[in-house]
Amino acid sequence: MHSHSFWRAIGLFGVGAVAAPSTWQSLHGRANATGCKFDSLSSPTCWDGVFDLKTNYYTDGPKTGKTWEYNFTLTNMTVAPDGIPRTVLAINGQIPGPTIHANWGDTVVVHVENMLDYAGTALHFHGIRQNNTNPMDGVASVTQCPIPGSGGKMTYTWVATQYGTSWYHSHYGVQAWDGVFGPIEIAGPASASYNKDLGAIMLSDWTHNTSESLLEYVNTQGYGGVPMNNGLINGNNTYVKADGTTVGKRWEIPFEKDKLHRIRFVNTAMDTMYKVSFDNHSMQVIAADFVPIEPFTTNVLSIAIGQRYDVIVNASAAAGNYWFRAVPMGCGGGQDPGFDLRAIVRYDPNNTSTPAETNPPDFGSDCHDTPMDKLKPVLQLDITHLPAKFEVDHDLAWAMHNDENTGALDWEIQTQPYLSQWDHPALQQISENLNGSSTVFDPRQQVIRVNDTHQWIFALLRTVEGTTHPIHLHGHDFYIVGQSDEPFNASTFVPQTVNPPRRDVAMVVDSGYLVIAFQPDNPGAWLLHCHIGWHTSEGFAVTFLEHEDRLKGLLTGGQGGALTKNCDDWKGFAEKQGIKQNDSGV
Ligand SMILES: *[C@@H]1O[C@H](CO)[C@@H](O)[C@H](O)[C@H]1NC(C)=O
Ligand SMILES: *[C@@H]1O[C@H](CO)[C@@H](O)[C@H](O)[C@H]1NC(C)=O
Ligand SMILES: *[C@@H]1O[C@H](CO)[C@@H](O)[C@H](O)[C@H]1NC(C)=O
Ligand SMILES: *[C@@H]1O[C@H](CO)[C@@H](O)[C@H](O)[C@H]1NC(C)=O
Ligand SMILES: *[C@@H]1O[C@H](CO)[C@@H](O)[C@H](O)[C@H]1NC(C)=O
Ligand SMILES: *[C@@H]1O[C@H](CO)[C@@H](O)[C@H](O)[C@H]1NC(C)=O
Ligand SMILES: *[C@@H]1O[C@H](CO)[C@@H](O)[C@H](O)[C@H]1NC(C)=O
Ligand SMILES: *[C@@H]1O[C@H](CO)[C@@H](O)[C@H](O)[C@H]1NC(C)=O
Ligand SMILES: *[C@@H]1O[C@H](CO)[C@@H](O)[C@H](O)[C@H]1NC(C)=O
Ligand SMILES: *[C@@H]1O[C@H](CO)[C@@H](O)[C@H](O)[C@H]1NC(C)=O
Ligand SMILES: *[C@@H]1O[C@H](CO)[C@@H](O)[C@H](O)[C@H]1NC(C)=O
Ligand SMILES: *[C@@H]1O[C@H](CO)[C@@H](O)[C@H](O)[C@H]1NC(C)=O
Ligand SMILES: [Cu+2]
Repeated sequence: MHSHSFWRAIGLFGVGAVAAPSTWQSLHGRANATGCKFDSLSSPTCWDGVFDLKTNYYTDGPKTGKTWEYNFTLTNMTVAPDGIPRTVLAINGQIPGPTIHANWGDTVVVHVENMLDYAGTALHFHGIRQNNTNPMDGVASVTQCPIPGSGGKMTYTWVATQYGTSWYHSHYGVQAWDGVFGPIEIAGPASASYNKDLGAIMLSDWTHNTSESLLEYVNTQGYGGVPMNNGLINGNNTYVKADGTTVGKRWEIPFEKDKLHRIRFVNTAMDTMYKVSFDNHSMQVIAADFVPIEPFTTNVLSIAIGQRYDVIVNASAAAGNYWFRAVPMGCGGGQDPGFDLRAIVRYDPNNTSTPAETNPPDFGSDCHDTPMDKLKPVLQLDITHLPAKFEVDHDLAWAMHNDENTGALDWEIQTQPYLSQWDHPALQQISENLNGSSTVFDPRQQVIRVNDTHQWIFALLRTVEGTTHPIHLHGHDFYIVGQSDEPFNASTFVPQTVNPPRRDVAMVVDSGYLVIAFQPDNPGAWLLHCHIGWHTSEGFAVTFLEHEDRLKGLLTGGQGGALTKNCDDWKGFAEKQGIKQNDSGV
């Protein structure tokens, strides 16, 4: 018998909860391929003796049979993350919510209970591929009706087919940014050695009004945004009040001299791109979103909303206290967010002196992603079977638009803003049409059907307006085959087809473009949207509908069971509490 407590093996999470199978042969039904076991310092690229960093985790990987179960309860409460009390919506009383831990190949079960009086909810597990489990994607008006409040319940079940770092967040209105979010950490192999896993560093932005209460202002007067009052690191920061007093506390990061620390960055902001750096320390970057990459070293790292980077920091400086900086970007020409988000790195927890002021590097104000050539996936996958003449399949251009009648702002993509109904989500529409050929959707749901007749789908994302947006796709890691801040030129564009970066969020900067590719191999209704919270709410989204026939099979095969009942319960709750949909539905 082996003992395979991977979270224990990396030294931080003494849960010891991984079942030890009697032999690896019996577990995986195959020979012990590599015979090499994970150790974060001496063999980080190994895993369980069979699968490792080179495994194609889109098609293969461990099936452990182990389940991690979580109970999440949403409540409305008052907390003061930065010393200023306000109404928040929190999971189990925490901001961020509890960490979802699992090992590669485990099953995760999350029981959500919504105790809010005046809102539904839906919990999305960002970046989780949901391979054949689209109804578990947690998007209100797409994969489910909202979970009603006052005690409504829903259970999400999915398999961790990828490993690394991500987050979960509400996909109902702008609720995520009132506190309904938390980290996901899935243990697996890594592309470089480390001693300690310090877990997630979640970088948020924060207002002292609730996001929900600001939405109308943002749509009608804020020109699509509002200045954020502050930022938070794992739910903490200081704030300087108008009278000059400082309230709140800085987050602290413990370092051990000469040890290698793994840190899992997640940008959970409503409307802020960050550039991060440690005074007097560089970072070795080992993963972008859920994709392990060939390590590269940098002093400053850009992290767009929804993106994650796993880094390793060598505590090789003189023992002392240092600033960790998360600098909010104005996105070139944009408003300078101007708030001061920092944490303190301490080599000695007993030395609580404030770090010295240093001259930080010039962070600039642009919102460029880490360049494509730095993001080399360790698992090399190429785009094959290209047509003789490359053409994009979907040209998704957007523009900001003001409604002539109401003055309300929205985002038009493919010439109209996205709109889907909380109480009639796409999957419910499909489940009402199981015997029909193909479901008829409202044009504003922006459903783009993709079938396996095309080996690869190429989507061009661009604007002529010079606005900057982080683009996120559900159900896939997309391949970035082109990205530039120059306008797209179809006659000269050459896609990168050899081991392009893969991830689930990438930036479109200014009047530039992004060309992504993916294989429609996952039946479901998958949202593609801008991850700026206001913009999603204002209609910046489309839905890719993959294999409607196979999706119907999933819905009749059990996963559709709760859909109709939840929708009926939601309608009753919304009517009783007078809740009206006030946004795009996603
Ligand atoms: C599998 O690998 C382990 C080393 O991690 C080794 O002890 C064991 O004998 C191997 N099993 C087989 C069947 O090769
Ligand atoms: C994902 O589902 C497909 C079937 O649609 C299957 O072939 C593939 O192995 C699955 N991937 C993983 C990692 O289980
Ligand atoms: C979740 O709640 C159920 C019902 O109250 C309880 O039986 C179970 O032990 C809880 N599970 C965890 C992991 O807290
Ligand atoms: C972070 O904020 C929470 C309240 O939101 C508080 O309970 C906790 O003590 C704070 N942590 C630090 C390090 O200040
Ligand atoms: C939270 O509580 C506040 C204050 O009672 C209330 O105004 C607000 O509507 C509540 N929010 C939700 C989502 O129930
Ligand atoms: C934010 O809340 C304060 C205090 O309740 C209020 O005066 C202000 O108008 C609100 N701001 C916006 C933009 O709604
Ligand atoms: C940290 O770096 C700054 C320059 O950025 C330098 O002035 C300072 O001496 C360094 N501190 C230590 C403790 O090495
Ligand atoms: C980390 O820093 C220490 C002290 O400077 C050095 O000895 C060690 O080689 C470094 N480790 C790595 C992996 O760079
Ligand atoms: C605490 O750390 C600072 C450097 O950040 C150092 O100057 C100071 O001497 C230390 N204090 C003690 C008591 O070690
Ligand atoms: C910090 O101080 C406490 C109490 O004096 C002591 O027990 C502990 O060992 C100290 N920790 C370190 C890392 O020096
Ligand atoms: C589909 O057809 C079957 C057999 O004709 C029928 O029993 C079932 O009620 C139909 N389902 C729907 C959703 O119309
Ligand atoms: C996909 O298949 C449906 C019918 O199942 C068809 O109506 C549609 O045109 C196809 N779309 C593409 C892009 O091939
Ligand atoms: Cu946007």
